[in-house]
Amino acid sequence: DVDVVCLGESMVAFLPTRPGRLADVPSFERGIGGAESNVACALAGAGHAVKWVSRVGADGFGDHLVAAVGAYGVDTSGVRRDPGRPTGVYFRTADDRAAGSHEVAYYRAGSAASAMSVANVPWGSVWSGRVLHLSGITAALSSECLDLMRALLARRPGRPLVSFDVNHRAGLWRSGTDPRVSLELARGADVVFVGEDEAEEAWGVRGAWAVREALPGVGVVVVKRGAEGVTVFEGPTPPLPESLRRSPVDCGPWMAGRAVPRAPRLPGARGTARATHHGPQPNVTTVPAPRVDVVAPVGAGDAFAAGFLDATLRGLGTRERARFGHLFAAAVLTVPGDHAAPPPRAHANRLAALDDEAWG
Ligand code: KDG
Repeated sequence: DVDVVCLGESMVAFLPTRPGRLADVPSFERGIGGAESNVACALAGAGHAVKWVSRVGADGFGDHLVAAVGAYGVDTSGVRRDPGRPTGVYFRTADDRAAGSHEVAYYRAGSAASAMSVANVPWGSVWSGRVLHLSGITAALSSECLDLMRALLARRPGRPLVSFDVNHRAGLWRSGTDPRVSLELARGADVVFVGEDEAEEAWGVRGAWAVREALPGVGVVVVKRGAEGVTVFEGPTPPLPESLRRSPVDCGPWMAGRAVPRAPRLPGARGTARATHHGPQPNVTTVPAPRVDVVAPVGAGDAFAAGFLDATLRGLGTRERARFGHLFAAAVLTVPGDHAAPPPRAHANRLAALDDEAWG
């Protein structure tokens, strides 16, 4: 039985051996990257049965990707080899916050994975898990991939839980394609992960409450709010706080790309708060992130999604799911690459069960 299927492009990643601009770095080390396979590797590391569905070239880099992802314990039988197209690669610089510089150079246009389509994905594998995890990166790869994402995110009876990480990559969107299609796609998911910053950049939606409003019908919306942690909205769309409702600015113009006002500080900035209103009770939970010494942020969002899904599969409550997300992310934040072993289960269980004071 498969717990999670992750579908998306992976690439051989070239990581710099020293800081500096791409123009100056003399050598790179080979690693692997790819948001969805990062989630797959972390979930396999946490003991879940995980399958990765993708396409790679019939080339050495494709061999390496399949072997490297497989070495994490991920089932790669859903990965097709394409003799006519190359495996994507990318180069990046070290994240130098002090210098404010971070460069990424993708060589993935026309890659094997960009030819994933409704006609060639192995549908039996795609629907074989309890959870299907997708990301907005796939939608930006090609028009075939966008059509595939539309088909995957169409609501249909009996489908597995569909998880969608917006993963906005401004440099990937083809000219003429509006990144707000990822909002349309997100509306078809059951669990959505999105950063407050990317919701604003990609969709023109400002603030966690406005994000929630923009995703009616999505059961779980996880808004990542940087140093403040994450806010998880569950259940029916909660009403906007009074202060926003009285705002003279229309709060629903996201499709027009206009900004909405920033929401005030959310209730329950620590722990769980229930909005006070009549009717079905939505659940709004804000969980701060633990402080860690960040080496590189790349891959931390994927690790967060993996931790959240790990705890979801184990039936844990909202606060614990968010805490597992943070704990998995913390492990990746403290290494230069995209991957780190998830925290040992017993230790993570103890941390996730701390009371709010001790956690914060
Ligand atoms: O989330 C990490 C990814 O950004 C990285 O592994 C590369 O998948 C990648 C992408 O498309 O940016």
